[in-house]
Amino acid sequence: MSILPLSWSELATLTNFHLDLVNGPTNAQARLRLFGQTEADVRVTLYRDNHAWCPYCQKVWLWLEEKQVPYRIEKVTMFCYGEKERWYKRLVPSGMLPAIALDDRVITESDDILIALEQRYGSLGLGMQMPTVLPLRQLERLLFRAWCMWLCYPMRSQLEEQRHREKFIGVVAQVEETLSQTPSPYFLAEFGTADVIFTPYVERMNASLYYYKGYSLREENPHLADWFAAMENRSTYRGTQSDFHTHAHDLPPQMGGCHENGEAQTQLNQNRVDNGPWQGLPDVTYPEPQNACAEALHRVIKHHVNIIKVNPAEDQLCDQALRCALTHLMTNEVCLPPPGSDVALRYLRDRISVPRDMSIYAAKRLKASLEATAALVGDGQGLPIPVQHRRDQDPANFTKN
Ligand SMILES: N[C@@H](CCC(=O)N[C@@H](CS)C(=O)NCC(=O)O)C(=O)O
Repeated sequence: MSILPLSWSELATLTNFHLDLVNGPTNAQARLRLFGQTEADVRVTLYRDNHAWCPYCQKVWLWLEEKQVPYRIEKVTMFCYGEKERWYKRLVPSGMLPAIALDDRVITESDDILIALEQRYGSLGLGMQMPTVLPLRQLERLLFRAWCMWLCYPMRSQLEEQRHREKFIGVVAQVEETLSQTPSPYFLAEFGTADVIFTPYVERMNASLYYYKGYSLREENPHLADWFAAMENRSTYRGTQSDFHTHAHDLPPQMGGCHENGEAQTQLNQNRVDNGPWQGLPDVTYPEPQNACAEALHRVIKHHVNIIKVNPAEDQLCDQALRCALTHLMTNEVCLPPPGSDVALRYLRDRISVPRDMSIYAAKRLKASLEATAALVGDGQGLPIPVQHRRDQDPANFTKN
């Protein structure tokens, strides 16, 4: 039995999701963060990328959230998905992100930014230049390079693939050893700057190696697993945390390519990340919040006009199909979408970006309902996600009505 899709106004009655963007938990939508202080206290503007894809931006973002420094956020387009704003090029001619304005000074380079912020607001645990933190920063770069060498270059042979895999796993062993020596799950006795520095790329390594190499960093390394779990206990990290699908498809244009190894496990993982089921993937382990569906519904209702407009399918078809998926999301009832709407639903399923659009569990729920609804009418896939660029995600298309 199929039920009729609810109208937009009926759907709106099913969610009371509300987030205080300014003073509430860390979130990707805020333009101002006050932590209970006033706008007059704001001395910092963070320029970060519009989609929350830039790892160096995440580093500074997380630091500001942990220190509860009041700040403003200006979002900037990355070259890989659109045109850089002219006002930003006047401020930072290279167009590189992140940058901050601290009082009247513009600072670029994420490490220099953190050092300047430490000078102004004090360090987060042990600071950037402490003798115990410096080797950890070097270890993070070593891990980063081993990851790039394995992921971002085409391999000429199985042997070469194996060599790079072993090299990476060797550096991971050093990370495991380092983590094993602290009394906490963190890189030092207490949470601090070192953890913030590791976060963006370790999150991206976990996602990309699962998807392109069939290797599950988080599941195969107990100390990293504990570290991830400890990070996920922090609401600051939860607010910046992405999912496997977002990273698997935002990294190729940023890194100049991600090369899969064609192994059976890799293919299984790719299928799971792209087509579900998304619950249970090792991209998150904290328990699902009760309001995940309400959050997803709230976010889609807020942006449904643009979501429908950018979808290649015809507007009316897309509108009805989307309401069917949302009806399923909130009622768990079968709601048959119009014929031919499978492609439209999967186009959207493939373009939910975490945390830009919603948090990780909300996205998993929404993807599952989009997929379940699409599967009722066919197995058509949306336009493939481009790998050289992501202009399908050009923010300019989402701001005009
Ligand atoms: N060393 C720099 C690296 C920053 C960087 O590579 N930023 C990239 C994004 S991850 C960027 O802004 N690229 C220009 C663009 O993509 O628009 C830092 O630590 O801040």
